[in-house]
Amino acid sequence: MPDLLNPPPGAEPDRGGQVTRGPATPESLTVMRSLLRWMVLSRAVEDRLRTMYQQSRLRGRLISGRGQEATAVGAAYALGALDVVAPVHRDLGVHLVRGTPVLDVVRHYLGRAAGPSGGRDGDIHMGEWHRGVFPMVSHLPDSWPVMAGVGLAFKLRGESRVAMALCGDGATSVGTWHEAVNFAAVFETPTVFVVENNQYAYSTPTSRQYRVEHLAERASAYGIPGVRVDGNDAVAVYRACLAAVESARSGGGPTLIETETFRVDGHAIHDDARYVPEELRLAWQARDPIDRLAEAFCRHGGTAAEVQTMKREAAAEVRAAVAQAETEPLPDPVTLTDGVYAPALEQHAQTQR
Ligand SMILES: Cc1ncc(C[n+]2csc(CCOP(=O)(O)OP(=O)(O)O)c2C)c(N)n1
Ligand SMILES: [Mg+2]
Repeated sequence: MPDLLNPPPGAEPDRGGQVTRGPATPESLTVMRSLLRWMVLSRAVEDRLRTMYQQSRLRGRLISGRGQEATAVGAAYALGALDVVAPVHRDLGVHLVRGTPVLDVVRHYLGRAAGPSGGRDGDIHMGEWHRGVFPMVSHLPDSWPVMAGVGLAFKLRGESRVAMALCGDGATSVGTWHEAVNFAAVFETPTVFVVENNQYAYSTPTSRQYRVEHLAERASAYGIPGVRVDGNDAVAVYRACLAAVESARSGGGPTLIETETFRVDGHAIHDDARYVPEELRLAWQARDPIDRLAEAFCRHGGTAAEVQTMKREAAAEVRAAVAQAETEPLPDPVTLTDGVYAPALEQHAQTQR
């Protein structure tokens, strides 16, 4: 049985854990540049996938994290190389920061055999354990108790590692969410919980989900710190997550972070979100996290020309990935049931056929 918590040497994320430690402050130009680059890349991938969906070139659908890139990127960037993270459906930025190549993301959406799921999914339900990315569980937020358990395993083994779980506002209404937070709190596991509050769960606004003013307030019910942060400010998200990660790593137990953001697209590409008031959407669109970070980057010594270069390079990387993936084969139908059963069950199933 492979030890899933300990990836083999050499399998560590190649680009994850690039957090600049030591003298660099969260506001340093180096940090801003990295955050901006990942956010620009995430958007370039999704923009291209959106166009391809409209051209019927995707095999699945697209659930976009547009306008929320600061949360996924800022949170993942706060982790170290051997930490573990469980992203959900708007967190493409987590996969990119952890080192999943754009080519693999595109392969996944195109159902290619060489993609991370072997062509089993054409959506964002992917993960790569060797990069410390727990494959997304569709049932929300079922990855939360798993990350409480992973945190507990790290603690019992005396390892200085952290588990992070993300979910949306809607997922906080599920009983599992409360059990996970309570369990992690009681056992003081090194787990960081991040709620991306984008104000809607499908067509349900947060006013129909909870009566507290802010979800971060719920932390006090479990006796852990709760932090609210501007989810469209990547540096603020990174800073909040880094503090929570460092606290967890040094024995401080879990933290609940609420990032306040907005879902500027519909739930998924098929949803025109006509139930969202137009003025609300426009107000949030004006707070676009990439534009805001680009402005801050330029104020701190970066240049608009560098931002343009980042965008051009990201678009070129995505174009090349699409060109490559589209030449590649789909999975062989003979492999259809591969991975459905654990080997022993598979054997059992064969004797029953
Ligand atoms: C237990 C469970 N119920 C229903 C769904 C179907 N579902 C998928 S995404 C979603 C909306 C979730 O809203 P939220 O948690 O706010 O995340 P967002 O989509 O806004 O990012 C729902 C209801 C699910 N995946 N799991
Ligand atoms: Mg939501």
